[in-house]
This record gives sequence, C-alpha cells and structure tokens, in this order.
Amino acid sequence: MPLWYEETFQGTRLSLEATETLYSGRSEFQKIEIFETKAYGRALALDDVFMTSVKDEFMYHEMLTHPALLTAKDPKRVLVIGGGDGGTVREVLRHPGVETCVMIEIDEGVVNACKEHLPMIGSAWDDPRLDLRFADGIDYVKNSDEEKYDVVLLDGTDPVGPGEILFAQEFFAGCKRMLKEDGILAMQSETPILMQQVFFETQGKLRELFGHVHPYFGPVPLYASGIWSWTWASDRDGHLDIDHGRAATIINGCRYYNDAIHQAAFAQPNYVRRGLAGL
Ligand code: SPD
Repeated sequence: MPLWYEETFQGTRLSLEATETLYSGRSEFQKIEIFETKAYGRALALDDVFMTSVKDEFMYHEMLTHPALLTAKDPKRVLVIGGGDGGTVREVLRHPGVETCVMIEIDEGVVNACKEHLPMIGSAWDDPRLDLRFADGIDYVKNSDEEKYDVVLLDGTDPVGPGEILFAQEFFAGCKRMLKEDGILAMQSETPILMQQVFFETQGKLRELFGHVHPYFGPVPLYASGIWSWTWASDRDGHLDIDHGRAATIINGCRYYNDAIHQAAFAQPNYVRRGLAGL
C-alpha cells in the first residue's frame, strides 16, 4: 500500500510518496512529521506543510544565510528566529568569524525530532558558539535587553494561522530593535507567485523600517510554486557588496550559493519591479 504525504497550500496540492514514517507526533504548538520520501529523501512537515527535505534544503538555507552574512561587516553576533530543523544555524556557524549564534525556536518538539531523524540537516547542534533557546521569538525581540546583533535571520513558517504574526510590522520592528546600527535582517519572504500579496506587503512593511530593502529569489523545489523569495534589509546599502575574502572559504562548502548566484538572485523580474514601484 503506497504511503503518501500531502500538502494543501494556497489552492494547490502537492503529494510526496513516502517509504516510511520516521516520526509522527504533536507538540503543544503543531503536528510534526518526518518521513522518508522517494523523490526528496527525508522530509519534515509541520501541520501538513512541507518545511524541508534532505534533497533541496541547501538551496533554502544557503540563500537565507550567506547573502546577509557575507554583506555584513565582520558579523560576530547572529540571531536566528525559528529554523527548528537546524539548517540555518548550520550555515551560520560555517562562518569562522561568528562568535555567537543565538537561536530562538518556540517548539522544542521540532528540534528534538529533527535532531533524531534529520541529523544530516542539523549538523551543528554541538557547536559551542550556538546558544539554543526554546522561547517565543516575538517576545524575545520585543523585550530582550541583550547585546544587539550584526545579523538577524528569520526562518519561520508560512504566514498562515499562528504564523501570521511572524510577518507583522510589530515583529519586524522588534527585529530591527535587536540589530546593531547598520545590521542586516534577512528573512524568508514566501513564494512571490502564490503569496504575492504577502510578498509585496512584506516589502512595504520593511521599507517603513529600513532604508534599504531588497528581495531576492531562487528555486526551492519542495515548496509550492517552486520559486521562493528572501529579503535583505538594512539601514545601509550594500546588498551586492560581498566580502570576497570571507566568501571564498564559505562558497567552497556550498552546494548552491556562490558570488554569481548572489548577484543574479537580486535581479527583479518585471512583475516584481512593477509591484515594488507601486508600493
Ligand atoms: N511553505 C514552506 C515555507 C517554509 C519556510 N521555512 C522553512 C524552514 C526551513 N528551515
């Protein structure tokens, strides 16, 4: 009997054939499932939405992380909100100059399940520079009086239901509050096709807070529509100015990201240009 996992998202339905269910549980926050798929290797779904897979996770995690870290000036303190599978902190901690990476994840259940069943994605859990805390990222950015960060990365779920707050202006303002002057925020900003309104609204909200806001694009085959966006935001310009010295060592270990991809990813299709011009 074939085993199928199905995601329903924004009027689309995507099914993955699985050979085995490795984990199925429910935390205080959500349903958590990890399964072995025929097409994408091991995959994680939260509340029936596909979050990551072994076969394509590198595209997403490298693109969320390296554009910000390689354009930041000597980043030492990095904050990651979300990212319970560990892929984002893995990429952050490949930067030797990073001294501290604080990760605020609300759901310990996701991290525990991923540690056990997706260790090939979260391969940096034992790095002594990682400060992993199970807490609410929204509270943290609103109330924390800790030292500010050079880079803040938002690796959240879709802005649907409880995830909506992760795309709220108040949350973005909190993230900015946690950045040093001229620090950089990078976030996953959804599919610009199926979540076009959210995508443009997000650009508008960030523009109200930051002097320079630049969306960038790339494929994530697992996600509905296949095309994904991330957004770089800062009060100083320089989204294309990679530190080539630091980049050389990082890019060697990347499977997707390189300096040509960096430049190309920020190119805006006409529908994006026109949408941004109308904001
Ligand atoms: N539609 C799925 C969007 C998921 C975005 N976050 C993925 C987390 C991977 N670390």
